[in-house]
Amino acid sequence: MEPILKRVSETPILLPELTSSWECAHVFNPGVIYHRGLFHMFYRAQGLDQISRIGYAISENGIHWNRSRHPVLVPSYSYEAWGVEDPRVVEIEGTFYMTYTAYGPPQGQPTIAGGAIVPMVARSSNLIHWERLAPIVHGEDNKDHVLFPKRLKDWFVAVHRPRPWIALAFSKDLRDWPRERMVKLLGPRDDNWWDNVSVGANGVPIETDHGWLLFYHAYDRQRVYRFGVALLDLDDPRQVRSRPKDPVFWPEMAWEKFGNVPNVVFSCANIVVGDSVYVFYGGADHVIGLAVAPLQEVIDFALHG
Ligand code: BMA
Repeated sequence: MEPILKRVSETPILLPELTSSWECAHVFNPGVIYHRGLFHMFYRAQGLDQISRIGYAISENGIHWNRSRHPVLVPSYSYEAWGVEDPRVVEIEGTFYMTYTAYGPPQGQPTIAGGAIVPMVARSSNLIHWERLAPIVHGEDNKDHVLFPKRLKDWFVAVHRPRPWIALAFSKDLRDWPRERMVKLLGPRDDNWWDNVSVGANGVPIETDHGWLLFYHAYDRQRVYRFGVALLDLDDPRQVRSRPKDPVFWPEMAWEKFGNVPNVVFSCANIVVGDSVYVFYGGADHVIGLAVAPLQEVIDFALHG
């Protein structure tokens, strides 16, 4: 089987910066937005203290990047003292939003990662200064959250992940996300070879004629991470219209199989530029890669497998 997404090169497109104290160890799991002819990347970085910060880089082609010497988001509150992680970025009605995972000392019930996890939403008018709004939920192992690029019937819609499911949440103001409106969307498939343990969303869902195209990640009992796709109803994304059996991408290169965490491809960005989808991803929680496919091919696969 061949993956639908094709790597743009044999090598990663971004590596740790060995001269930097905050990003010398790992760079991974970037959120990317294409705005006025430039790619803007927000990437998770770890350095000497192993705490995640969000770095910023820009590019004309998505392959060669100019990075800022300083991170754009750093831990600023106790609930994120251990790191700000896995940013996903979207523009809605002229404002930019970043959803990221705040990681900090345990508060009540510890999560699978040991500390407390808070799925945060922040906003910006210039992509550099980020104002924290509120978390989608409190007190549970919930991350992999990302906003739809537009309001649906006046509601902001978020995909999130109350382990091991992907779910939807709705908000009028991006601060209050009523529990009673949350619905499960798709879960692990016990009998399927690659997405049988846990699933979570990748980047911002893509609006297509056939529905919302959702890229997601999953892992199996060997903890190999792969990507899949699903189509959600355009008017009512709580309805899953199709979900092929097989994945669209998986670890194959040495730098995806070996690094900080083995056998991981993990994506927070699937953006459409021209006729293609650009999927930026972390390889083995250590470097950043890029894989691309014609959007139409991904839609055909999502519809027919
Ligand atoms: C998950 C994520 C990522 C990471 C992955 C693999 O929990 O939140 O940050 O890439 O684990 O280690």
